[in-house]
Parts: sequence; structure tokens; C-alpha cells
Amino acid sequence: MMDQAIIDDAGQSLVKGSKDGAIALAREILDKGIDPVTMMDEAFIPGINQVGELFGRGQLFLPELIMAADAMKAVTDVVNETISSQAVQKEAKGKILIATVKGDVHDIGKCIVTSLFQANGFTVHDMGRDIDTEKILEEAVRLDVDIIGTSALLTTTMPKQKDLEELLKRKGLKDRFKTMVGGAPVTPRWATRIGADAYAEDAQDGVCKAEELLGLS
Ligand code: B12
Repeated sequence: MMDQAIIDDAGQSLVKGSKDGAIALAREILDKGIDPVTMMDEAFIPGINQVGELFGRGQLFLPELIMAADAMKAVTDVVNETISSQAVQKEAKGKILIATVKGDVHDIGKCIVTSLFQANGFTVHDMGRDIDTEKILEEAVRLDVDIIGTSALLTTTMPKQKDLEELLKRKGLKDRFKTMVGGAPVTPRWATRIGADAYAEDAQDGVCKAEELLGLS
């Protein structure tokens, strides 16, 4: 468990959009030996969610949201460096293609997921953000991946995850790939409704679900 004062400071650094402050705090927390995923789950993710709530209520505006996102992205980079330096070289467990769907530029969560998958021995092809459904499928076929994971952070872009399921069915490829969906507005119910093979709440859950999908656990 992390100290409440540090959790509050992490939240404040994001609300203030202080990139340097957030980076310094992240390094301080990691130096104490706290696991990077725990740090994100307990301090910075609640912090960025708080920023999102303030923005949603009109108490914080787009320029501040952008600054907070910039600070969060910098923390994510520190975390990803730490995770990859701690990663034990394991035998490749499977290939995963990951992308944020078309019309959506949110990629902080996706980058954390990518990094944790890699640290757990998966080969990950991260296509980035705002990616066309057809392109995702083309790349999945070209790279012959096992799982396609998509991220959607907007209620207006979630339907792209459904489009992917429909495209897979239309092309007769539904049985060839397993699909996994994630992102803050995405729910297990949504995953079931669109026919995705798995829903993951966070990066750690994503790793567990991927292992289940590939029969590794
Ligand atoms: C940061 C942020 C931004 C940044 C994004 C920067 C970036 N590079 O990502 C910027 C400033 C660019 C931005 C822009 C916008 N945003 Co914004 N943003 C956010 C905010 C505050 C945080 C998102 C985030 O990074 N969370 C932290 C990460 C770690 O969490 P996560 O993404 O959910 O990921 C975790 C899990 O979901 C899961 N996961 C995620 N994806 C996947 C995928 C797989 C395969 C798996 C297994 C797991 C998984 O694992 C991750 C790690 O635990 C949210 C608020 C919120 N609570 O979500 C609003 C929010 C999503 N944004 C919102 C809005 C409205 C916008 C804008 C439309 C604003 C505008 N007027 O322009 C634009 C849209 C731009 C676009 N076309 O995409 C709304 C969406 C409302 C809605 N109903 O859809 C929110 C909810 C804010 C709000 N309360 O109003 N935003």
C-alpha cells in the first residue's frame, strides 16, 4: 500500500499539469521500491481520472487536460522504462496486435498495456492510435498474430470495436484471431454484446486474459 500523502501529491501534479513534478514524484516512488504497476494503479491512474472528472464537470478546460495528459504520458514513459528493464527474457508466449481505434487519440492506457504484455513475454505490435479497422485486420493477417487488442476511450469510438468483430465475421476470420477490448468506458457487457473474446479492466488483467485465451493458464 502506498502512502496517502504521496497519492495526493501524484494527483495534484497531474491536476496542475506539472510534468517535471510528476516525473520527479514517479522516480521518488519507484526509488522506494514500489512496483511500477502498483504506483500507476494507486496513484497516477486515480489522479488522471480525477482530471477527467474535473474536465467533465467543466471545472478544468482542454488546455489543462492536455497538460495533465502530457504529464501522465511522461510518467508512463518512466514506468515503461522501468518495466522493460525489469522484464525477464522469457520464451515468447504469443503475438498480440494492439491499437487505439479510429477517431480516438487516447493512448496512455494502451501504452501501459503494451509494455506490461512485453514484460510478460508476449510479442506486441503496437499500431498506435486513431487506426482504421481495415488496417488493423490487414496488419493482424500480415503479422499472423494470435490476439487483436483494441482500446477505445470515447463512447463515440467504442462502436469501432464492434466494427472489427463484424469485419472479422464478414471475412471469415473470426476463428483465426482472439479479440480483446479495453478502455475506460468499455465493460464486460459490451465485450459480450459485440462478440469480443475477452474484456480487460487494466493491464494486469489484460495479461491474465491473454494467457487464458491462449490456453497458457
Ligand atoms: C488524458 C485524456 C485525454 C488526452 C489523451 C492523451 C493521450 N495521449 O492519450 C487528450 C487531452 C488528448 C484528450 C482528448 C480528448 N478527450 Co480525453 N480524456 C483523458 C482522460 C483524462 C484520461 C484518459 C487516460 O489516459 N486514463 C489513464 C489510463 C491509464 O487509463 P485507460 O486509458 O482507461 O487504460 C487502462 C484500462 O482502460 C485498460 N485498457 C485500455 N485500453 C486497453 C486495451 C486493451 C487491449 C486492454 C487489454 C486493456 C486496455 O488498461 C489501461 C491501464 O490500466 C479521460 C478521463 C478518463 N477517466 O478516462 C478523458 C476522457 C476520455 N476524454 C474525454 C473527451 C470528451 C475528450 C475530447 C473529445 C475533448 C475535446 N473536447 O476535444 C478529446 C478527444 C480526442 C479524440 N478524438 O480522441 C471524455 C470522454 C467522454 C465520453 N463520454 O466519451 C473523458 C472521459 C473525460 C470526461 N470526463 O469528459 N483526452
